[in-house]
Amino acid sequence: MQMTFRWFGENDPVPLEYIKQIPGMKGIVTAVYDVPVGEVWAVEKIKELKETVGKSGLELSVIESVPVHEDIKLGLPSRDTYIENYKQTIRNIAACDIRTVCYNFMPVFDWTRSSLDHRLPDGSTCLTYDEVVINRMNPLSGELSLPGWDTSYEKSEMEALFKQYEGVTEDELWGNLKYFLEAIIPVAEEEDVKMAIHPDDPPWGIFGLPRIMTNRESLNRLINLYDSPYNGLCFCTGSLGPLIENDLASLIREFGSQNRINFIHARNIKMTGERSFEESAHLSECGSVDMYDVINAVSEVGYKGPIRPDHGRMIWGEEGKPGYGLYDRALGAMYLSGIWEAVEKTRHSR
Ligand SMILES: [Mn+2]
Repeated sequence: MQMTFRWFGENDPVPLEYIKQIPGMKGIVTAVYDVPVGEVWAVEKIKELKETVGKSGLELSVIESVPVHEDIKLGLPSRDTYIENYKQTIRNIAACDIRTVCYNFMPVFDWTRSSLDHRLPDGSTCLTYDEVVINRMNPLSGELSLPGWDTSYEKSEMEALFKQYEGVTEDELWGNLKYFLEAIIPVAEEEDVKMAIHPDDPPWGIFGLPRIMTNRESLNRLINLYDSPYNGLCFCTGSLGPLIENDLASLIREFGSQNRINFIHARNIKMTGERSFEESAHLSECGSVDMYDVINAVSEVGYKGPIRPDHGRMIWGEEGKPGYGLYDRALGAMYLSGIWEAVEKTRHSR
């Protein structure tokens, strides 16, 4: 596996130079952030980003994400134009020799949390998901704003969007995903760009909106929508982890052995209720995910692709983007590299 780190571009308070100083760090996961959703990313913009990253001595390994326009998820007639744009963006990314693209198919909201600065007993803060708090939230109030959410929607636009999703069943969402994949995967194959769908976070429906990428059955359904290694998964332990039925190591063995894991997010979560959790430090003993089991399975299937520490806590007084501080994610990267070295050496000395 190749160790990578998410970076949010020039506005990220964490400079590339610091990321490069993390031992074993090889690649950057980032995106073009100033193109409206649905429009083509110009080759020049991607090239410029790649050069900026390259100057730090790191490689631009993964684009996360190229967002999917809501009209595609809704299956509206206008989707064809947005799909053509998406294909062109894939071609332009390939022209810059970047080979992995992450995306998700969550309606309206990306990852969702009830608190961004929950204080833990040791004084650090973390992101949490508390079902009771979430159930009290009204996404149509116009007052909710969380990172990961598209804040460009006006209150009226949000209401209209919710109305559009009212009749959309999970099966229809699956149909719209299939339509999208049938159009883009042939281009991804042609251009040698591995697509990696991020599971829904959390892995259940929120605010009455359908969510479909949640468990073994859905991951399996996804890979069967289009049979190609270019139609793969971003295996996010923190997103799949909250569902008790998701045995992470066995899922990695199942889908990794079929060559369908194209990217990995390693995040630990500590369950605090049936559908509530805190995002914890990466160390196994800090949360509900057995990170040794996860990395051992990753090694067992011979995974060669990119992995990144996912969200971290805020520690040592750091301030910045919730979930994306430098320190705790750097600790996570070192811990993951440590497990990796141990399991690989053990496996190859047998
Ligand atoms: Mn993730």
